[in-house]
Amino acid sequence: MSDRKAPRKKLLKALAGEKANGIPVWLMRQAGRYLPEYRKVRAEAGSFLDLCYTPDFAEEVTLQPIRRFGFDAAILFSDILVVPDALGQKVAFKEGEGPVLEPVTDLAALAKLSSPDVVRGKLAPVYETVTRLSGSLPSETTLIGFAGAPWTVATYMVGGRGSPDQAAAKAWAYRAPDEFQMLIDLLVEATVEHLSAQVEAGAEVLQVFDTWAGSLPELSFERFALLPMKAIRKKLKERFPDVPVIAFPRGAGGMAERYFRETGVTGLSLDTGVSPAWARDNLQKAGCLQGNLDPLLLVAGGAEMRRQALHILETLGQGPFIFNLGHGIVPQTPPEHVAELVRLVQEWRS
Ligand code: 1CP
Repeated sequence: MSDRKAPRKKLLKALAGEKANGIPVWLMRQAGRYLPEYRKVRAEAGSFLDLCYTPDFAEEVTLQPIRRFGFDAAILFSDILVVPDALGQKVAFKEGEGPVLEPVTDLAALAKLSSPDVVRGKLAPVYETVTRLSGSLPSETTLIGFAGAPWTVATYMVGGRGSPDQAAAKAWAYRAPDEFQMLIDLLVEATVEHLSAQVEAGAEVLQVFDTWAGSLPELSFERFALLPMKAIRKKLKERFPDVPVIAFPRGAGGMAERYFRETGVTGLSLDTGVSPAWARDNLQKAGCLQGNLDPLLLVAGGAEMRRQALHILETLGQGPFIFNLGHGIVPQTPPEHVAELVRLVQEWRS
């Protein structure tokens, strides 16, 4: 292989299973309300979706945490709910309430959604943002594109909003699994198109967020979380054999090992509940791991944050590893704590 083809960026090296010089670090939701410069652009943009769909704004807020902290990766600023929006389900983000959608709870509503091929046209401004970012990021920074996993996106589409127990989506999935499967299949296709368009625009790594995977019992997890991810991974591999895919099956617990092996994803993002030593012994041989500091330790900062970050580094830092949180940064996080955490990871030597 020529030198030119060898991955040189730290994050790509870790995903290729190579020993990098130091551990790469980025944080889920690294752009967002904890940053004053984000709140300023957010206010200027008006609605949250306008922020996502205006390349000038979306590029700027993606770059903000890179300028401030020098993360090894930038994640496109967007949201998992742009896919249902593109499919024709009206999505609004209400202040203090989160996303609100007109619920899709039966076949009649499902039939009104568009086919997956509309995604590329409808989300053109998102891909324009990716193109711009691939030109404006520092040369050592990896650009991550993303999407929500079918199950997690379906929980919002069916429930019409976020919910602690995903009861609405479960009601449909358990009452009429073959009907619910049609929604999942539509989302598999739409997600593949959305992720493919991001790669074509310059994304170097893809992450798929299955935030609510952990609420599914084994047989439903297999059908609605594991198999859809496996199908997405397979289709992406056919189109882009060299593009790594990281999956975040939050709360997968005892299903994590099978999920990692059977989906064939390159990297597995661990939630806070996973023991680093268990992950090292049972998961790291299947590929690169990412995670898993509690976002609330980042709020607290200080000695306890440092102690637990070092515990993760010392346990997982010998294998292919990317330092991250176990879930997204929360709005009350002091930016100084983020700076301190990044410094700690960058200065750590295995
Ligand atoms: O007003 C605001 O600023 C809205 C807050 C916000 C932000 C900053 C939302 C609404 N989305 C985002 C950006 C976002 N969302 C990113 C950007 C890139 C980055 O990480 O910096 C990403 C990757 C997401 C993904 C996302 N959106 C997930 C999966 C990951 C996770 O955190 O679990 C989910 C579940 C969503 C839905 C969503 N969007 C926004 C909110 C408040 C929510 C959660 C709603 C709920 O369940 O109550």
